Amino acid sequence: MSTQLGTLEELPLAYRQAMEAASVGPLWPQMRNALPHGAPKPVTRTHLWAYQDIRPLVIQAGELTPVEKAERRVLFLIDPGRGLSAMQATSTIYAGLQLLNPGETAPAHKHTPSAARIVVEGEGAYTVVDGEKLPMLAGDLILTPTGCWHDHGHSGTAPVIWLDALDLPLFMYLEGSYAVEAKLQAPRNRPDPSEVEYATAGLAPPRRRDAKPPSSFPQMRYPWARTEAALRRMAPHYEGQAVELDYINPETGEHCMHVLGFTAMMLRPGEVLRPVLRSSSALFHVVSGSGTSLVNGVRHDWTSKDSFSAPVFAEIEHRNEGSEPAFLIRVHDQPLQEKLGYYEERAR
Ligand code: GTQ
Repeated sequence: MSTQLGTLEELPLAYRQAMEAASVGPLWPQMRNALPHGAPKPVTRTHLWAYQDIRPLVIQAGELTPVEKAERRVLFLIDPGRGLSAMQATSTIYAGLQLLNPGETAPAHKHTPSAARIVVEGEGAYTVVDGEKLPMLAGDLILTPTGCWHDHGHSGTAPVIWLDALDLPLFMYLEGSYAVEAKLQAPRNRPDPSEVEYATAGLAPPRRRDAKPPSSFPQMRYPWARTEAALRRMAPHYEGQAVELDYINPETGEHCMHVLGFTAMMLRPGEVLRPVLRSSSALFHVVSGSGTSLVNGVRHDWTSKDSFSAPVFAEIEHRNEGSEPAFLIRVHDQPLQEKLGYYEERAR
C-alpha cells in the first residue's frame, strides 16, 4: 500500500493556526516519518574515528583541563548524521575516549546509565567498581553497570586511554539520567572475580540454599588475553563461519549488561565476512590488526585502536587482506532490542 497521504499544505491556513493554538497536530502528513514502510530510516551515518587523529586531541585535553575540572576527561564520538551537539555515535550508543594521566584519579560516582570500557592504550590504570579493583590492560572489557559505584585511578607511568561505551542516549531520552557523587572507594584486598571464581569458562561456585543470590553483575572484567586466545582456538573449527564470542554473565548466560551488548570477533587473514542485516546499531572497535569494511557502501580502512559505526540494518562487509588476524569488539544494542521484543536479523 503506497497511497499518497495528505500534506500539511493542503489544509486551510486558519485550520492549521487553530490546531497550533490548541497544541494539537495532524498525524497523516507525518505518518511515513513515524512509521516508514518495511524497515526503519536510520538517522545515524556510518563514520570512522581514526585513533591517530583523535589521540593528540585527547592528550592535549590532559594539558588544557586538569582532571579535577573535568571529573571524567573524555572526548566523545559524534555521529555525523546528528551533528555536533549529539552526544552519541549511534541511536543508542554513546562512546568516548577517556584520558587518565599517571597519579590522577577520577572521583567515585554512580549513575542510572551503564558503562563499559575497552582499554586502548597504556598500563597501570584501574577502575574500582563496588569495591572491586579491576586492573585495566589493553583490550580488557570492564563493566560499570547501572547503579554501581565506580572511580578510576592510575599508578603507572604513561597516559592511559580507554574507550567508554554507555547507554546514555536512551537514558537522556527517558529523562532518566542522573548521578550521585562520593569519595574514592576503599578497594577490597583480593583479585577480581575474573581471576578467582570465573577464571575458567563453564565453572561457577555452588550457591547454598540460604545464600543471597549472586550479584546481577558477578563478573565485571573480561581480560582480553583470554578472549583473544578463545577466538584463536575456535577459528580452525569454524571454517566458512564468523569467529565470534559474546560477553555473557557467567551465572545466567545472558548478555553481560541490560542494554548494550559486546561481541568479540576475529577476522582471519584473507577473510571476507558479510554478516546478516541486524536491527541493532553498532560501534566496532579494533583491538588489533587492520582491514577494510564497507558499511552501506561507505569504505573504512581501519587499523588497530580505530572505531567505526554502523546504523541499524546496515549492509556490512569486513575484509582482512593482511597476513595477521584482526580482532574487533562490536558494541551493539541487541540486549535492549530483545527486551523490547523486536531484535531482528535478515538474510542478505
Ligand atoms: O567514566 O564514569 O565517558 O560517568 C561518560 C560518563 C565516562 C565514567 C563517560 C561517565 C564516565
